[in-house]
Amino acid sequence: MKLVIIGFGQCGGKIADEFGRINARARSHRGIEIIADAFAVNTDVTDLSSLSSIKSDYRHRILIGSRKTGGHGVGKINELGAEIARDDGDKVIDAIRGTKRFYESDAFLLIASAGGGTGSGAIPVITEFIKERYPDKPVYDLVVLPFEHEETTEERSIYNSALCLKSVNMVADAVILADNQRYIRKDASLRNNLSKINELIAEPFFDLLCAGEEKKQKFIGAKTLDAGDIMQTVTGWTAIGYGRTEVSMFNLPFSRKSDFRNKSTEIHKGIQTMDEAISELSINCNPSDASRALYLLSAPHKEMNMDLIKELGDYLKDIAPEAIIRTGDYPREKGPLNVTVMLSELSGVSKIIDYFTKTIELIDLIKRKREGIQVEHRDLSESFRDIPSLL
Ligand SMILES: Nc1nc2c(ncn2[C@@H]2O[C@H](COP(=O)(O)OP(=O)(O)OP(=O)(O)O)[C@@H](O)[C@H]2O)c(=O)[nH]1
Ligand SMILES: [Mg+2]
Repeated sequence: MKLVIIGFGQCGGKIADEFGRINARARSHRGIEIIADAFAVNTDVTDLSSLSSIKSDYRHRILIGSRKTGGHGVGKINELGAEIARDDGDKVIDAIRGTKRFYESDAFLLIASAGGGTGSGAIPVITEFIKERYPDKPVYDLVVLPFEHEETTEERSIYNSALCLKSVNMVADAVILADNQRYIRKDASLRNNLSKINELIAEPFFDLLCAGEEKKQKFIGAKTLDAGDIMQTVTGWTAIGYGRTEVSMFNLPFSRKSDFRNKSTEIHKGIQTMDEAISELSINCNPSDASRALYLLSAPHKEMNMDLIKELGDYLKDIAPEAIIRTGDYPREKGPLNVTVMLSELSGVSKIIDYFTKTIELIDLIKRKREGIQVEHRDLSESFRDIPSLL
C-alpha cells in the first residue's frame, strides 16, 4: 500500500518525517516505495526547519497562518489552528496536486497530536478538504494522544483532544489512535525521547505497507495482504500493534526442521509474538469491541507454514470473536518473526469516552465560573451605586 503522508503541527510533522525514514528503508532494503509523497504543515517556522527526511522546499514544508501567528504556532488554541487551516488549506491541496506519483497512491495518512493547537485544529479541517477534493481515496488520520502528566497539568490538552477526536471521527475514514502514555509503560525515560516514541509509532506500519508493494516473487506470500485488504479493514476507531521474536530462538539445536518439537515451538513462538502485538497496541482497548481486524505474519521462508498462519487466525478469532479477520503472510530471506495486528471499527475506547466526559464537565465549569464573575460584577456595581461621586 502506498500513502500520501501529511503531518500537522510539531508532533505530526515529526512522525511524518519518521515515515519518510521508513520509506527510505523500504527503498534501500527492499527496493520498493511505500510513500508517494510526504508533507509537513505548521504555523511554526522553527518546527518545519527541524525536519530531515521531508523535502525542504515550500511545497513540502508548508507554513500556514504566518500573518496570524508570526510563524510561532498557535499556543495550544486549536480553534485558531482550525481557523488558519480553513484560510490556508488551499496551500495543502495545491501541494498534493503537485505530487508526481499521486496516481500510484492508495490512500492518505494525516498525522497530528490531539492535545496541541496547530495539528489538533488543522487535521479535521484538512481531512474534510481532501475528502471533498478526492472522494475516492480513503483518508486515515493517525492521532497522538497526550501523556498523562500533560492531562493533569493542562486541562487544555483534554479539551483539545475531545474537540479534535470528535471532529476527525466525523470526516476521516478511520482514526488510528496512538497514546503517548502507552509507549513509556516499560521505560519512563522515553517520555523525554519523543523521537524514539515516533519510531515505535511508525514501525508497525512498515511490513504492513511493504507486503502489498513487494515485487520479488520469492517475497510474495501464499496470501498477500494488499491495499484492498487494508482498506476493507481500516475503518472507524482503530488500534495497531506489533510483536517481534528473534528467529534464532526457535531452532532447537541439532534437530531437523521436520521434527515435531520444532513445529510446536514455532507455533508457540508465533502465538507469543501475536500476544506481544496485542499487548503493545497503540491504544488500550478491548479486542472483543473490534468489528474488523487484520494480522500480517512476516518471517523467513523456512519458519513460515500454513499451520502457524491458521493457529494465529484461530487465536485472534478467540480474542476478537465479533471481528471479520483478514490475514496475510510476507516471507523474508532472513530476520525476525514479526506479527502486525490492526483492530478496527472499535465500538468503545474508554480513553476517548473519558475525554468527552471530562470536556463536557469542563465546559460546564467554565460556563458556571463566567456566570459567577458576572454576578460578582453586578453585585459590585450595585454596591457602590449609593456612594457619592467626586466628578
Ligand atoms: N509522540 C510524539 N508526541 C509529541 C511530539 N511532539 C509533541 N508531542 C505531543 O503533542 C502534544 C503537543 O502538540 P504539538 O504537536 O507540539 O502542538 P502543535 O500542533 O505544534 O500546536 P501548537 O504548538 O500549539 O501551535 C503533546 O501532547 C506532546 O506530548 C512528538 O514528536 N512525538
Ligand atoms: Mg507547535
